Amino acid sequence: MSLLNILCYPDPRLHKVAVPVTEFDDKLRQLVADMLETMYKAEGVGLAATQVNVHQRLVVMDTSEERNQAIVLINPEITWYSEERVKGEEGCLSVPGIYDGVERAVAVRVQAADEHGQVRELEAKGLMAVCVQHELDHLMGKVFVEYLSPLKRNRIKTKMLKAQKEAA
Ligand code: K2U
Ligand code: ZN
Repeated sequence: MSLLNILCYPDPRLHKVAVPVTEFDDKLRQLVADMLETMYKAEGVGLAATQVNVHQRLVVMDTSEERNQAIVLINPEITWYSEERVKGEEGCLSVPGIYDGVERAVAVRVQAADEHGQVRELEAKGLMAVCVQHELDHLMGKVFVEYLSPLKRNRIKTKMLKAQKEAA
């Protein structure tokens, strides 16, 4: 298995729109394994393929306390959003060190295939619901800082670029 490089905001590749997965083969299953390894190593609870510069509709998640309940969502589509919404603090592996409030549906239903092509629907609440919405935004090329004010977003962009320049 391999650790993958996670793109950092404001990399323009984070704004590419992912295309549907069509081949449920060993190459896809290796990518799933590498994304899970990368997510666990980065201590994230989710990771979208967009973030590792693979622009296919694929997300991995694990919101369990024990970090042993991986979920793979391929070609995910949210089929229902609860009317109830809540504003919660979000972070992102592509925007390290930045946390801010984003309003999301409290619960969602999502239909997706697993790495073998088996389609199912799951209902997510709480952190899992937030994570699903956050990750599916990534597949549409949207980063959570886009929900913030232009002033906050520009300050974050400046901070990220400064940190990347210093790390170079
Ligand atoms: O997409 C990512 O960068 C992974 C996020 C997913 C996430 C964002 C907001 C809320 C829930 C999940 C990372 O897991 S951000 C780090 C983190 C870890 C635990 C809880 C919240 C955020
Ligand atoms: Zn993210």
